[in-house]
Amino acid sequence: MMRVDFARLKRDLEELGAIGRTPEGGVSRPSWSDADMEARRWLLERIIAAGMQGRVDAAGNIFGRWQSGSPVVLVGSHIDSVPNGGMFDGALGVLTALECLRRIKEEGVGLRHPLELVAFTDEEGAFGGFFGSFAFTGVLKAGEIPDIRDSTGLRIADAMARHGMEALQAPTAFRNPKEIRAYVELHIEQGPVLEAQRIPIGVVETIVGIRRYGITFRGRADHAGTTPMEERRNALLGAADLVVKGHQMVRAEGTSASRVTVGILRVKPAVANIVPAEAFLTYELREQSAEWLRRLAEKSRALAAEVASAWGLEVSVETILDIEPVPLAEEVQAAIVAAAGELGCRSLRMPAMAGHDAQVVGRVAKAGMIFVPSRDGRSHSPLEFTADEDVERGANVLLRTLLKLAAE
Ligand code: HGY
Ligand code: MN
Ligand code: MN
Repeated sequence: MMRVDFARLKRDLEELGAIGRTPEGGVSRPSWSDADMEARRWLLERIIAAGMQGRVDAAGNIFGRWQSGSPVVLVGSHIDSVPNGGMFDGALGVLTALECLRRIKEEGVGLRHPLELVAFTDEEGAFGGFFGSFAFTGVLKAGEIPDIRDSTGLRIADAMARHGMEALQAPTAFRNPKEIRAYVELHIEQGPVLEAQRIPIGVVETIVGIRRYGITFRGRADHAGTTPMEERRNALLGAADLVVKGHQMVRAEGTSASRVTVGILRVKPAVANIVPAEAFLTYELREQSAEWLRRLAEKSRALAAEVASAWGLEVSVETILDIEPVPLAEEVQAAIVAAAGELGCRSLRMPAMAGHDAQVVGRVAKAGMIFVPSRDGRSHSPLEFTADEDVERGANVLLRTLLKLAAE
């Protein structure tokens, strides 16, 4: 039975993991940053060194293949990371895909469908999220692009222009879904389930829906000493109230799969002796059920309006990301379960509470995901870790899954 060359895969993981390394031992490769560009160059070199053609589309998605024809079995993930994240999130999916394609090419296995590697742009959302897979599947509209910015206000158009790319062309990255036989993504679980149940392979059934808002409370800058408490319009009080009340509402009225996270909170003018005139926060909801996600979003908007009026503030709510939960293809799930079984691995069907490019591709084509365990369930942290034997096992399950899907 064909196997991956684990030593080669491990070298790739270590080399890519060294790009954008942080002092804490994590990885910072936000999309279109210098570290991301170095990682992109490195990946293209590895694709060409494997005797494949490398290609970058108008959204910056990187592809690798050696066979012509379609529909293809597409396999990959992303190589951008969160700031000071881990070296496995996304990278593991791209590098196991590269290793599987190398092995199939080396063995000269004749397959009905060509294989194609992909690394999607900005899965992590430095510029909102899923820029590459949204462009690839026709979701990204040219009219939206001028307003896409990162949390510092940098426009994606300017970030891409620095590297000679014209962001407004990104929608031409669209690929007709008829050209995709199936999409498979191997990814770390980023949670505690597989480790706790001592099961080495996860087979993802559905991927979580995400609604991410940018909420701004506006009050009035005033002197911190001379302004009586009852006359203040302190924007931070509205924001702080929403942080707590949003958490309490989701805990009290959501389901066990409901999540709310405020990851960014900024005040202006951010001066010790000035009452905050403005407070901005990101407010993100996640749910496995589209109906619950809608319901929690509606309750959250009402809550924002309520706290604004209670504190004498204005409030505006801007949608940064809105993606519904997506069920993954039973056919691909079954291929993964069978591949794991043939390798003597137990597998567990489970939901994904992290977002993935597979949920974007899965709306237009048959998509599936393989999870491997995360130590202590940690991710988006320098402590993110997956053991060698889990990496090797997952890569071999991916290899067998690809052979199955490309043969039928
Ligand atoms: O946010 C997420 O769930 C993913 O890591 N981008
Ligand atoms: Mn990821
Ligand atoms: Mn991630």
